Amino acid sequence: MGVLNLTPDSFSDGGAFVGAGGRVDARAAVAAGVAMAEAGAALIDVGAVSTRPGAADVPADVEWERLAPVLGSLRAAVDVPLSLDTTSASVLRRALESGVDVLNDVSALGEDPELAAVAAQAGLAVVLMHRRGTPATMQRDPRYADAPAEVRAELLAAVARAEAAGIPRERLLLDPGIGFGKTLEHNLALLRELPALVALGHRTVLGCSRKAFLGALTDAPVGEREHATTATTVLAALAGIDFVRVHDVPAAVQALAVIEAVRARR
Ligand code: PMM
Repeated sequence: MGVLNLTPDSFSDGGAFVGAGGRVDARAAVAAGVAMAEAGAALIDVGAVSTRPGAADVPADVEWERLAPVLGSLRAAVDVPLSLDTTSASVLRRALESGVDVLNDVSALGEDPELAAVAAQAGLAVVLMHRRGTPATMQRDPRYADAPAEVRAELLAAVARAEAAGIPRERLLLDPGIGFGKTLEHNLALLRELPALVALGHRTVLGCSRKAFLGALTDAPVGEREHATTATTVLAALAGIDFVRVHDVPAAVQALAVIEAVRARR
């Protein structure tokens, strides 16, 4: 799952496609999406709101202004499914006309009460990502008695919300939400217990790409965390995770090709 952030301020690639005055450079963004598809991405995740710790709320109109020039052209340019990283029902409604296939909801249907119904009606697959708090508050002293068990329980509560809204379970994907209201130790415990998340029987997504905990472990600045990210791709694949959300698609595709070949010939 390749990451295409149309934000001026994402921690990892903020501003890559945003020019002076905050306008999105649609041509550069679409070209980056095409490159991800050509490199072997199974899905491209487009987002226009930064979810980094401390990030401010972005009004839906601003979010849509960033997405509008990119989504339709990207849809026309690539065959891979597109996922939309949003927590806003009004943004999702507008994006559906461009042909979005997956909703990637970092609030696990906990923020906008209308989002689940829009996704259900459109027949989308939905990524339910675990998060405690909001981006503004989530890294202020997060506490768990048993982070992996609590994350699994809260994801199962989100599954119940989704099913109650009419999204069938086979269209749901679970994501432990690395870095979203978690300390370094919480993130490491979640990575150790990925097999227990997979054992819940849902499809799964993991997003570790370039995140702060990798910087804490390696001292690498955000632009130099590709090898650390690849380590998490390998951990995810060996645990049976279905999708890794990454900025560097060729690196992930290369790592996964080796793992898949080893497994296929067992
Ligand atoms: N991480 C970010 C944004 N969206 N979505 C899912 N499903 N999982 C994640 O881990 C996740 C996400 C933050 O990272 P970015 O700023 O690099 O997009």
